[in-house]
Amino acid sequence: MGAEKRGALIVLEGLDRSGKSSQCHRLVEFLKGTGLKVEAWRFPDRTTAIGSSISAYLGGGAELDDRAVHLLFSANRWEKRLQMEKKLMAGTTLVVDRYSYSGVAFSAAKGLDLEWCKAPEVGLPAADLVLYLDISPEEAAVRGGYGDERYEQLDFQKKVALQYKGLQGKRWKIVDARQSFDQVHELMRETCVKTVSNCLNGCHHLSRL
Ligand code: Z5A
Ligand code: MG
Repeated sequence: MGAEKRGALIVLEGLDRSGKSSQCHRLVEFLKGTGLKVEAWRFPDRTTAIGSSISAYLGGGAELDDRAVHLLFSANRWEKRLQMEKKLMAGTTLVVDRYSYSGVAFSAAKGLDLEWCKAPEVGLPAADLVLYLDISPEEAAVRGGYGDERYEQLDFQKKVALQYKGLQGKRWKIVDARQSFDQVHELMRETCVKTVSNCLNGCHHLSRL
């Protein structure tokens, strides 16, 4: 008896306005079109009680200690862990708009210790593929300007970009996000198809952060 087929955990990361949400949507539609079981997820998941506290903080309506908010972002992933793992092990691929890598990059950019930032993420499922939508903070800012949420400022986004650089590893693919919507999608497709196929056809084991 062979093991059950596992879905892939594909994560999109990048600065504000790098195009993550647009590309997640596009990628999910494409993968669905090939007959795969696939779902779009995002973090923070603002629909939970923890997520609504995060949302109030991001919107400026609540002040929280930097470490406390870091742990809330992490708890928001932990509260979804079981559901995430069940889906993956049942063969559904998840395309996730931001994940632990955002958690670490944004908090470390505030000056919190890097290892401290990584610690609460340890044990969560690791991404099979991280697509990093690469664009400079200046070029991203031109896309309609930043909104009103906390962190949406040029100087801070520069610090986040530096932190992301330090996190890049062998499961990361750097995608030139300055291209058109269609071109960025094209750049991501092949690696995604390969990753999903590897997971479905062999790599049953789910790695952990
Ligand atoms: N955060 C954290 O601190 N810790 C954590 O653990 C997590 C998150 C998970 C909220 O995230 C904040 O939470 C975020 C990190 C922090 N703060 N910041 N910055 P969010 O996911 O809710 O918000 P966001 O992703 O940062 O912002 P966004 O505006 O949703 O950006 P996006 O998804 O990358 O881009 P988009 O919505 O697809 O596109 C943005 C605009 O660019 C839009 O007008 C598009 O039409 C345009 N666009 C997109 N692609 C292109 C191309 N290729 N060409 C031209 N124009 C384009
Ligand atoms: Mg977005």
